[in-house]
Amino acid sequence: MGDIETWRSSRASRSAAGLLLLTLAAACTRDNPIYEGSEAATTSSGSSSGSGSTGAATTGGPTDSGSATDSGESSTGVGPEPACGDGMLAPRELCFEIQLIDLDGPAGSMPLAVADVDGDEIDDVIFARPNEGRTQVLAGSSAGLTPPMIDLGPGVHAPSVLVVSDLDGMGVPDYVLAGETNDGEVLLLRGATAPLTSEVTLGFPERYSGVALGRFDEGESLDVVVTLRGADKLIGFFDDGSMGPPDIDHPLCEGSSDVAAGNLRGDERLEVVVTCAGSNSVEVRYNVTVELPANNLATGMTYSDPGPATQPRAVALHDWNGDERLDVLVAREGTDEVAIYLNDGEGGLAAPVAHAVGPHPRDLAAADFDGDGRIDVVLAHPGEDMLSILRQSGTDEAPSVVLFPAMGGRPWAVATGDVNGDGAPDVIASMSDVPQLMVLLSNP
Ligand SMILES: [Ca+2]
Ligand SMILES: [Ca+2]
Ligand SMILES: [Ca+2]
Ligand SMILES: [Ca+2]
Repeated sequence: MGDIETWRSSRASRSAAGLLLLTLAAACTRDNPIYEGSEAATTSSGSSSGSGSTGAATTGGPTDSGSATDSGESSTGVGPEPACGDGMLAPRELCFEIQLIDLDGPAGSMPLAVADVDGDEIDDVIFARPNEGRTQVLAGSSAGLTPPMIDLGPGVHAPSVLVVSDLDGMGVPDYVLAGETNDGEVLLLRGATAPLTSEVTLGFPERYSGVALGRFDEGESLDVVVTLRGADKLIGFFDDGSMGPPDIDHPLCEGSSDVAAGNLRGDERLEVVVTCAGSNSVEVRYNVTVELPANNLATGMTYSDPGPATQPRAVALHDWNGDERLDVLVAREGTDEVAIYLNDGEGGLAAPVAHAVGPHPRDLAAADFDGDGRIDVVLAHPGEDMLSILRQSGTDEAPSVVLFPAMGGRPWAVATGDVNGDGAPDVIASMSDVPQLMVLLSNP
């Protein structure tokens, strides 16, 4: 495995503004290992804090007060090296300004998604509030996420999955919110901006574990596939967003936990990738035709995720190695790793390569956070109050890991998007033990 570094802050301050409590800090790391070894996983500060606002000031090591330092890094180039805080975007810089946003209401596990809800070409963050039955939006701006909080309307009691896209092709992002069905919770589909489009509720006697959107048929609109944890079933709604009875209903591997859709074979049809933590396996299901027979996504390949109880959970599809084919990125909750299943060029997957990250990753998202043209992965580690970023190094080097203490909360879900419109991907995490969002703005 590569180096493990811990993030450290160089300045911290905060100010209250209504519902918002912003805590600002700058984080910077280049190729400058600060902490190596597996015990880095225990270095998060403020982990015993019950409040989202107390950990921030103490987070970080004894660093310089200036934000533009790259301490200990020898300069081999001509002139000053680019550094965090200098306003320049340089490859291999991993720089963040942290926003902590306190929400009203009780804490709880908040699924979140990123989309431009208000049409200003800056990404916004949509999140569901458990126990309150509300879904809310914070709009992105040049300053990051800014109030006011916008209520989208009803949510579900115990939301577990939230995905956002323009389902009906009307030019407005819609959202699908899957709740746990123990209390008769349902799946909602609605437009994310007023006037709301149709709301559809679907009840299943099982818990939703994953939702993915994609165009599986010939219709113009996006389609929805859902994994049901209790029944280990894959169901799909392919008919133009109307969400009638499922068009497909197939058994899945045991303990299904997440689903992603993407074009693995480079043809006109989307594949579906499902993780099954209960049986340590990853399944690829193939779409046999765009003409909607009921056996779509019925068959495919099952890959044993090797190792003792890897518990593959969150999954995302990105081109990890730059060959223009989608690869499968899996967070192994059981073995504290990210498994990379490279696309074999035939739509199948090569044997996975595992990279150690922080403990028990529950969620992941991917983007090029350090501007070197290679995809990086951010993970949420609720049990350790931290995020970690696995970033690729040179082509022949192992990826390295940077650990980010979460400043007093337990990151439950993580997403990426550009919420300040500067072109650099930012990170948004929701906390489960405090009503708080954590935003990492790239390249301050
Ligand atoms: Ca926006
Ligand atoms: Ca690839
Ligand atoms: Ca990168
Ligand atoms: Ca940005």
